[in-house]
Amino acid sequence: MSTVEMEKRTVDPAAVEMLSAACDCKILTSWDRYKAQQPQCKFGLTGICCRICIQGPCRIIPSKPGQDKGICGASAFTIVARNIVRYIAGGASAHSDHGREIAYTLLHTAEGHAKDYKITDEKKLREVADRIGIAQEGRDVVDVAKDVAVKALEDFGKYDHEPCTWLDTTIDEERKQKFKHTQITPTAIDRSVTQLLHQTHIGTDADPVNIIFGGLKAALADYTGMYLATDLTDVLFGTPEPVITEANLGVLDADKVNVAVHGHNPLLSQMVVYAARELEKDAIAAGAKGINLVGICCTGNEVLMREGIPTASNFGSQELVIMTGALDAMIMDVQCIAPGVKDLCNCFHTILVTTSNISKVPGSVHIEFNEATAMDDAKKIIRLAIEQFGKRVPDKIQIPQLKKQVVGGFSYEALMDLFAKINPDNPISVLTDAIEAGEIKGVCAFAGCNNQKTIHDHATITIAKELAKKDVFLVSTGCAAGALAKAGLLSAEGVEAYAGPGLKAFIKRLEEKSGLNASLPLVFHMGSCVDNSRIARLWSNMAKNMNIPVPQLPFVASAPEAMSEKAISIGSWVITMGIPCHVGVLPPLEGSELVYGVTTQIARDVFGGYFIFDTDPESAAQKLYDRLEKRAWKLRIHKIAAEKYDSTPDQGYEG
Ligand code: BF8
Ligand code: SF4
Repeated sequence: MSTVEMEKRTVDPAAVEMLSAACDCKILTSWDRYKAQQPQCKFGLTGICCRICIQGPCRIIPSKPGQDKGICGASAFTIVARNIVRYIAGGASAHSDHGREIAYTLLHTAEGHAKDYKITDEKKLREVADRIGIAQEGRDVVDVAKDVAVKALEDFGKYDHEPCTWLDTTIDEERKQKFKHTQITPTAIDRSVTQLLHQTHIGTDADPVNIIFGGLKAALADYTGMYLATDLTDVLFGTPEPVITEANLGVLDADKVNVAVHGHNPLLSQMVVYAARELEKDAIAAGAKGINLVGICCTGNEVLMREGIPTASNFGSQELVIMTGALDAMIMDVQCIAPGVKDLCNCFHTILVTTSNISKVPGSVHIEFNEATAMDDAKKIIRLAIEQFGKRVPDKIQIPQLKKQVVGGFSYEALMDLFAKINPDNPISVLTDAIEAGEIKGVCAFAGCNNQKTIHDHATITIAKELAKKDVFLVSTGCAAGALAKAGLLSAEGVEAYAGPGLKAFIKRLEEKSGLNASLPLVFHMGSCVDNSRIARLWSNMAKNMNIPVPQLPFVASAPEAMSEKAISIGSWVITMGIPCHVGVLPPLEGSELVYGVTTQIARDVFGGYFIFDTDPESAAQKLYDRLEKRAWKLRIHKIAAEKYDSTPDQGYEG
């Protein structure tokens, strides 16, 4: 594709440079394939194609008698609802299965069967144990770890009818009651997903609202799975602290063995970090200047947060890392690895190494990763990468010299440590006081993916800049964080260029006291997609400190380029928690006014949170800001009234 054409598809200058080069060597990428797929089927786009049984596919044409329903008589609203919640089942499965693997590894570590892992953050383990009610007095850390891991595993399949522990111990009483009354409290993660597939089987549930509520239960199972994943990953590998690193293709180093970790599960990528350090000498013996590890997608976010490993790309630009001709090995675990990367590996010397028995790509090298032999497996992979270094084709190497500084590593704990420098007795009040004083207008969390339907990275960056100008405190996870990183918004450069006066004063005040050897960023990187749990922890503790329920808090979320089933399940639990959530891509809902209305309006009446679908970033930013402003204004008037009449602020008003 020409440079001009590429500039209309991405705002990432490194991607423009690589893709213009791709045009010369006739390699097809997802950018080309998206074009070739046009026009996409409008039945699928609007959600009214049903393939749930093999009498189908049934496609709905409302104006044509006989075609206004599926063969079985399913209406458009049933079909749209069933299709959308099945995405949630997929997302909840992916996140929670990742969480389950972490829980098993913690258990096996405590039992002594996973010798390469250890309990790195005992403080976090003890905090989690306290929260979920595990007795600790006089007990060895290993025994506590065992109990915590078992409790986590019980959340997947326990047979009582009590709420999942990781949900029940992390939300407030108001939400507990809300979920109870709407019958969406999951009692076991696996059951919620299985039940949803049952509910949406042909001839089970035809009621769209009931189907959606079934979907929301699975979404809360997704929350449960990711929350425990974050907690237990911190226990195993440490809770992230501020780190300085870089992002974009310029992080590749032509003189070193370049290895990319891609996927989601840090059980492998963290081991690869350790193995790369140990095998540095082998790389030098092979003629390289060392090993340069880079990250892609969320496993990249995991090692960025804990180890300062630079990010090479987010989801949308993953193929381009190979196109530099300087990537010696791409190591993948699970989720969001485009199979198309293998086509590119075939054109270069790069090897694709698959490591999970549920995630293989034909033609790649498979080295099964096993927790019992974790370090040996990771070393085997690194040695393969070192071998590939010698096979590079010098003429094919083209690394765009573009990268930006990233100041990341802001776990919930790291953020509180930062706030504690100003108020050690009540750190969260540093943020909530700034909101009450009007210096900060609220908080917006960016999450989610890249989607070929949008201009790569554009909406995420645009909305962040717009909200920063209006003094909104910004946090991010996932590939949205990748977009912001490549644009320099996860560094001080972003503060200087885009922060409004209130936000700038707030960040500078923190910076003066931070004690860090770096200036603070415009947007605070809170981790991978499972780490949206850290963001949920932030809003629930803000609400607690302000003595209001979450649906009244000036807090919004945005997934400007959502793509995956996981993004749909996250967005769904975000709205059940009472947070308005913008999505910049139209999901397949438009085939039913009723279902569309449930997600955008009825959800608000029931949960306080709701979806804002808007593909225009400027207008989306305005809508998000309006919602923050309205919530902040209501908060103020209720507070003033309470002070005037010497009462407590009204708890029941709509936020
Ligand atoms: O879990 S943001 S494209 S990489 S799904 Fe995938 Fe979306 Fe990226 Fe991380 Ni999250
Ligand atoms: Fe058609 Fe009904 Fe089967 Fe769906 S479930 S494919 S609408 S017959």
